[in-house]
Amino acid sequence: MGRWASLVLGAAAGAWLAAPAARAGLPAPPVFKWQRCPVAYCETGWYASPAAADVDGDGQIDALWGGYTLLAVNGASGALEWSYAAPGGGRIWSDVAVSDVRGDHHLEVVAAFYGDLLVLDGRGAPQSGWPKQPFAGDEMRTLAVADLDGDGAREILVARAAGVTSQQWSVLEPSGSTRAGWPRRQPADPGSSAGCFNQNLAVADLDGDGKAEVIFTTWTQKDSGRAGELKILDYQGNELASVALPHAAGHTWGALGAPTLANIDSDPDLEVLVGTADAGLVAYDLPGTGGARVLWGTGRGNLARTAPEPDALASGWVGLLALAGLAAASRKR
Ligand SMILES: [Ca+2]
Ligand SMILES: [Ca+2]
Ligand SMILES: [Ca+2]
Ligand SMILES: [Ca+2]
Repeated sequence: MGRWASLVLGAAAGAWLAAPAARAGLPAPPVFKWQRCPVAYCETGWYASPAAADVDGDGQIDALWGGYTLLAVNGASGALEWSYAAPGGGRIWSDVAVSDVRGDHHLEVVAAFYGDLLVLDGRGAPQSGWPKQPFAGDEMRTLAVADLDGDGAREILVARAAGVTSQQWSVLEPSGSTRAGWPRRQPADPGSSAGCFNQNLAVADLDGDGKAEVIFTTWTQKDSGRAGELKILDYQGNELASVALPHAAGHTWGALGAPTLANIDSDPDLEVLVGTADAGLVAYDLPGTGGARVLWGTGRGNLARTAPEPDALASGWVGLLALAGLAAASRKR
């Protein structure tokens, strides 16, 4: 290798060596871009994470969030596109969902305002049939959107936080009517449960028949003497399976959070993970689910809560290793 070629290669190798170190350091601090509150005042915000999607189809991403008033904000400028406060004035606990609820290739925004459930179009107008109060005023802290029956329109799944022993989970049609078979559990259903406090369900077509199943766990209140359960219901609310969760001696609490669907071993079937109130983390095999289609696999979005693949960092190291190999090969010449 000539001297100049070695210098060029050395400089390139130096750049590659420097690159991973720069990537490994802290990024520049966040630079303030914009802030937007409802017109009247900045309300108290709760647990909802903002959504980002072009809901009005103008080519500009909109940011959606609210404490009590749902805001749609132009992502580039921070200008308020529209806002909506539910008639009941309720707070927004669950993450806002953005989905083509009606199956008409336009995005809708779904939000639960305490006891009021709303479907709004991309310009903030409530759709016909909404709002609805699925639980006679109790707060909804679970919201998911999935096409349960495979007809292209998305159903809306909700659950309420309340000290009640039945009718905590429900499914509403895009029209606003409650789907036949829901809410569950009904008082005569087997098992026991109390309220749902944080995004308490998952949705998947476990057997690949085009109809989605709803998977949730029950919590039975401290020292209730009742076993919490892992339940699988079909899209019509019929119970397909129910197993008692393990529990510590003298306790029968169940689980407070959402189950998580994932393939965590070497077989093709899904497993379901449950974090229990008093018996740790529990995993169940779901036999015959190798062709499952997961629609809502855990409490909030995806399994890793949107951690990106480290492809940029990996490609940097791959490049460094390739260059090191090239340099080694050149030295042998
Ligand atoms: Ca837009
Ligand atoms: Ca549907
Ligand atoms: Ca199915
Ligand atoms: Ca597996």
